[in-house]
Amino acid sequence: AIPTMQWAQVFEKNGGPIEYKQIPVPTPGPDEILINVKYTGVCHTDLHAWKGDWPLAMKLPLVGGHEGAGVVVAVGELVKDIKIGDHAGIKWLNSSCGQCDFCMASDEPICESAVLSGYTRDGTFQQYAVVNAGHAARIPKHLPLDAMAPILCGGITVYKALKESQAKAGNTVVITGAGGGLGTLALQYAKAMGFRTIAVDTGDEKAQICTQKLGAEVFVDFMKEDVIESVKKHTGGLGAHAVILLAVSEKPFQQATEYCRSRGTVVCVGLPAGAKITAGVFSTVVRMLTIRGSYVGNRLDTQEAIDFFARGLISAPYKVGKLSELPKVYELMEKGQIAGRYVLDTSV
Ligand code: 8ID
Ligand code: ZN
Repeated sequence: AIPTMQWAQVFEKNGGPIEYKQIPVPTPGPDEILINVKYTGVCHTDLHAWKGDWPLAMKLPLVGGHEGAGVVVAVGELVKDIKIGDHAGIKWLNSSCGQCDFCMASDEPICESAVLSGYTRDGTFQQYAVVNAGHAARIPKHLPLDAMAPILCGGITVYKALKESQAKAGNTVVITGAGGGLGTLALQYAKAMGFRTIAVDTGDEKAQICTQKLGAEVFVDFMKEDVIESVKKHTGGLGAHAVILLAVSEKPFQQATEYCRSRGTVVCVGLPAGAKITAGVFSTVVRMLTIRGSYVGNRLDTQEAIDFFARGLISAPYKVGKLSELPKVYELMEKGQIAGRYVLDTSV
């Protein structure tokens, strides 16, 4: 039976207290499903949302979270292909209009009417959450829901960004912010896609994980080395074919074109508050550089990202914590002290 009340993490104002309390269980509309979220990842986006870092209006009070993996417990009357008991996931994109030019072209993340989990609609830092059935991720039943959770934003996002980078098998891709949640997944997807990687982040723990466990060929510590010089040195002086910027810091967005190879692509993914990208116009032109943004992924990217995981190609580090301890995770994240992802068990 579905309870009427449930535990959730709720905040009323940006930067204000985050309260662990009982709230009503939501009811799905005709084209929606209700998921009993077993595990939710904690993405840096959730921290940005709580702090109010971005020029994008949000729902308040808010239940954050957008990497929820769980079991379907109720389906709306129009939903035909998802049944109670199926495993499903909630991602950043909760629904989109389906009718605009972007939706029609399968670019639903840029739909102007998109509803965002844990931002414009209550998300996965609660035990029961609602998602539009068309946008729910289908999760094969044999996959572990805790390891699955980070794939639902982190995995999809880095997989899409790597596709957008236009890199080809054998090319070298720099992953900036490689030791974080998205970065550790990016190293694994890049490897599975046939790319060579240079990881940029800081600290011995992240260096060890990136090179010993995740397949990075080189680790560049941005606190100890000149990143531009080091990347050039490791790429025969030419720079990397592509750069994926995941760091929550402005500086890498100002340096990346300098260690990107001519004809290469810089993909912006991280969203540090108020940051600007800078690149010399002259060198961008005469070196034929591409600079682009990449924003989550569409429904097909979602299922492809899940397939890579299902085939055993993706193993990124994560720690399991308790939903009740979310504020502690934010503290560690703010200090850059999480190697990989935190995944929260919503039952405790
Ligand atoms: O669709 C999108 N574009 C999308 C989707 C999901 C997340 C964008 N994001 C954004 C988040 O909002 C956030 O701004 O990507 C960014 C990274 O999210 P995350 O991986 O969840 O954050 P994290 O786990 O805190 O990892 C950040 C890493 O960056 C490193 C830190 O050490 C940490 O490991 N880092 C920093 I801060 N400054 C750095 C620098 N100068 C750096 N690494 C290299 N160079
Ligand atoms: Zn996210």
